[in-house]
Amino acid sequence: MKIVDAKVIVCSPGRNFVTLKLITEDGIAGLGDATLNGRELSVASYLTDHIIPLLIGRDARRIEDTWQYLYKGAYWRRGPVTMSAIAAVDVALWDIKAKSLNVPLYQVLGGASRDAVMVYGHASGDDVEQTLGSFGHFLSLGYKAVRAQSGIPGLNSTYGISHGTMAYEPAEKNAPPENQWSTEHYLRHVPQFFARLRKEFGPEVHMLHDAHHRLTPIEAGRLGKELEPFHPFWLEDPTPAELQESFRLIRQHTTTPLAVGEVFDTIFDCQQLIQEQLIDYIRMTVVHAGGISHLRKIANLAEIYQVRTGSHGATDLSPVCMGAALHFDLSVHNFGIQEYMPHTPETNSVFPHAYTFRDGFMHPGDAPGIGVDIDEPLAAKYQYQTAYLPINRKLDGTMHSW
Ligand code: KDG
Ligand code: MG
Repeated sequence: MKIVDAKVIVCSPGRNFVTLKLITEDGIAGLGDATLNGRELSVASYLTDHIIPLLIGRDARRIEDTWQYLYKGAYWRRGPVTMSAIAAVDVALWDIKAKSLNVPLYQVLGGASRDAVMVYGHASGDDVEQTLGSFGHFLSLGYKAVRAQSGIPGLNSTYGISHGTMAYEPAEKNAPPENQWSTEHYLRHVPQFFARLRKEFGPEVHMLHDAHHRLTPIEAGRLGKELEPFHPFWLEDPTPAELQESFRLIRQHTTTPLAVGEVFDTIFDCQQLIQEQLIDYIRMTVVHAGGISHLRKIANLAEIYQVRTGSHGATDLSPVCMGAALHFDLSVHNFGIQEYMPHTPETNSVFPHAYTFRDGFMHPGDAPGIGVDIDEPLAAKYQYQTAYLPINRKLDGTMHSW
């Protein structure tokens, strides 16, 4: 089953997406997401200029061998651009494999380990009152788990807050916007905010929070400890995780569960975090972590250490990634939770899909393959637009992690 054609489709139905399409000699088409938010064209070029010429004529059935060929064969290993490109090829090949067998992808991955996949939504607001309203809205939609981010008194902008009635969108057109940061303001605010949430919505709903890499380990330890009475489901990205051992310090101070990994791209980014049981959830996702093949290895390592998955699922990952993630989530034993930010109607019309949401849970559907398609003529109407993630500065102007 030779690969005879391949193309990279860059489109922007509200935001930018990069999609790889591989076609076999029998006419089976497979899709893979290759979107790297704010750096989309670098992955498109990596695929078009360096990978596609190597794929034509290869046997589409040899998924693991192709993964190793692209990873080891480049000599230059790891990194988000390389790993997103490899992920796109890997997912497209899994899509082809499952379509050639006429089954949904999760059947090829060992079958379903559960009936459906619990997902969490994103509540946010400029202040606590608005966030409470947004949180209640998610509960009325059936969500059993909701992430809560609120504006911070004294700061004119921060991470994760939607503009007006739009969902929070992790990218801005043209130049990067600037957010403001103050750890003191943040740490004063978040425990009170969570106390209000728990009081208002009772003990059952799962509450999540994303610190978005902004604290030092000892500050994160303090936050985790102060949140304990409100038993959050997790505290995400409490500190930048390049230095994996820094999580030891957080662990010494709190039993609040920790979730990390949306910016990681290989197993080596989380090996110590998992093996020392410094985290509870690994948040790597299909598109940035080398595809289904590599993410399964990470999940298998995590399973031994009782670390569960909690894949990233923001809107900057395309519906192709969302579909693939749901097959992974349904099949892997140590699934924890899946992030879900619904895409806009424009995006959904470019990427028709079989996956569904019902009552706080999702299912990838039973269409052959990953169950996500791309409407190419429609995609062509939405041209790429320059877009950047925001940057973040402390009140005195010092650059800080966003
Ligand atoms: O592209 C970056 C976003 O995907 C990220 O900021 C979103 O932190 C995020 C999350 O948890 O969804
Ligand atoms: Mg996050």
